[in-house]
Amino acid sequence: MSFEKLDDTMMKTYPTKVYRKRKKAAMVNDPGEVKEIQANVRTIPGIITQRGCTYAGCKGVVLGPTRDIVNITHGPIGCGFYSWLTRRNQTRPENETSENFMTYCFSTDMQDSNIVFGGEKLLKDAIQEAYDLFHPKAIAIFSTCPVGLIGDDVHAVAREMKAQFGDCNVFGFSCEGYKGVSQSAGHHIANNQIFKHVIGNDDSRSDSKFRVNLLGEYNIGGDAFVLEELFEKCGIELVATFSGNSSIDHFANAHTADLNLIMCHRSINYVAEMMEVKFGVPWTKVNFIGAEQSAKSLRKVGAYFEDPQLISRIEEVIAEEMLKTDEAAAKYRPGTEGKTAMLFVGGSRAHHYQDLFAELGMKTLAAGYEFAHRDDYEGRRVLPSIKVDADSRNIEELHIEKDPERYSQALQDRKAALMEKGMEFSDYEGMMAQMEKGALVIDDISHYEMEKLVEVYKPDVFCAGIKEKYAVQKMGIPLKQLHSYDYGGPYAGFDGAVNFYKEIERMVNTNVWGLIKAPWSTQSAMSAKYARGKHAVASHT
Ligand code: CFM
Repeated sequence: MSFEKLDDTMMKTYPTKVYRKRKKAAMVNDPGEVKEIQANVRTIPGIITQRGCTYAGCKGVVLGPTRDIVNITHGPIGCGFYSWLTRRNQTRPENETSENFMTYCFSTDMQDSNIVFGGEKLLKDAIQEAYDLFHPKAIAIFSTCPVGLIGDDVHAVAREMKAQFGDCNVFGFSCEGYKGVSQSAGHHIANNQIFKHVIGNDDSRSDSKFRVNLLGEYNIGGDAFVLEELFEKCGIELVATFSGNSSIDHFANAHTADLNLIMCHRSINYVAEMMEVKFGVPWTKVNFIGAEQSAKSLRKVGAYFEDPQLISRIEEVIAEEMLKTDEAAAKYRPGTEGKTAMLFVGGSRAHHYQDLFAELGMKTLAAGYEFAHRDDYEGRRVLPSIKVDADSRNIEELHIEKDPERYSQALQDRKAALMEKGMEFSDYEGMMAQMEKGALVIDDISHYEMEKLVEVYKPDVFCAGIKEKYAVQKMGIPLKQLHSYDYGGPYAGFDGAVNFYKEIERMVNTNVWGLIKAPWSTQSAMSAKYARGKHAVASHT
């Protein structure tokens, strides 16, 4: 079945109104003529989405990997539990006595009475208790849905406690789960508060020559460890990583770096933009997923500093690392060549991991994000044409101005000179321009659509998350989790690429998948018809 036809028949199963809406979120790709896709809009109630909530994006994603902030979830215990290291973000404290609160799960454990009479007192007590126990440098408060519904003012509580302590930065996040249409809103809220309360608090700088930040790298399965080693080998200092293997001290002087490198554009572009306006630090897009892309990204850093010694060191490192990845590709590629993959995940990886599959000679048949915005699909050039709807207006846009003392005109001049020579800054081309003509792109895919794709195309591997994993595997197709990496990783950089090649080769050649029969393929299932007007079609059974 052609993709055009599938796209249409799959979508036509929906009731008319749903069909009209979902149709705008699915298309056959043409990199030469990137079309407009619907993204970052509400999921239709009743559809099983892959998405998570705003609190997850703020607490779990952006702030989760920072080890020395006591992150308190203000809300019922369940929210805290589900953001408690389930993402496999790792950390490595400087030494045995360094603070690491990531293994704890701090929650105010709200009860019915707090919902009825208010939870501010409970929150104050929790902050006080955390302070007395740990004397941390910072305490952050994350609002869950009920906090917004009952109107607790977490920011007022934070201000009060901060003033009372005097030696502990306390700040809050209005990241109630319902605040946006997905976790993407939580990223934005996290970026705003980190920028307001932390970045710029420490002006000290080391005297190393090449100082950069890595933004949008979260150290899943140890990715950041691989990249830190790689940067060190090249002689490049990582001032801060947002926020894989990070400490609040790194954030506080991130503004002293000379360049921001963005991995995951979706989750952190706001910090990069604000840092550029206030401090003059330019940003450029990188990707350390895949050997080729890792090499390209390192070369970008070399080109930025225009230092012959750095450039030759980077080339040496690339040559050395490529030996490993070339050897691994030669070993595993015969088992993967010509096989197919589908990737439906997050707001970044569904794009980046296509490079790794290409290195294995595998074809990406279909891909899509859970919660990305149009710019992540179509490129930042469409930003001016994105309509700001009521849901996005819900999220505060900070008004940032140039810092009169700390703004670096020198960095901006360097950026302008390099742009003349063709180097790209402040840009992301998006997923669609890089995908093959004829591949399918679907935003916020539903479980039903996913099952249909698997049923018709039987890809050799499907990449998504835990919610999809067992449904897909029961259909006889291996599923690789691209959020947590299952139990594997690291997959970033050159060492990561070798791990990924090996893992995928194993998965796509395991005979067990051919032996699996889904329970529903042999037993009859209930069927029903949608109750609606003239376009009624029988639902699938
Ligand atoms: Fe960025 Fe991420 Fe991702 Fe993301 Fe996430 Fe993630 Fe992801 Mo899961 S920050 S958008 S909100 S790269 S947790 S580390 S894997 S959905 S594609």
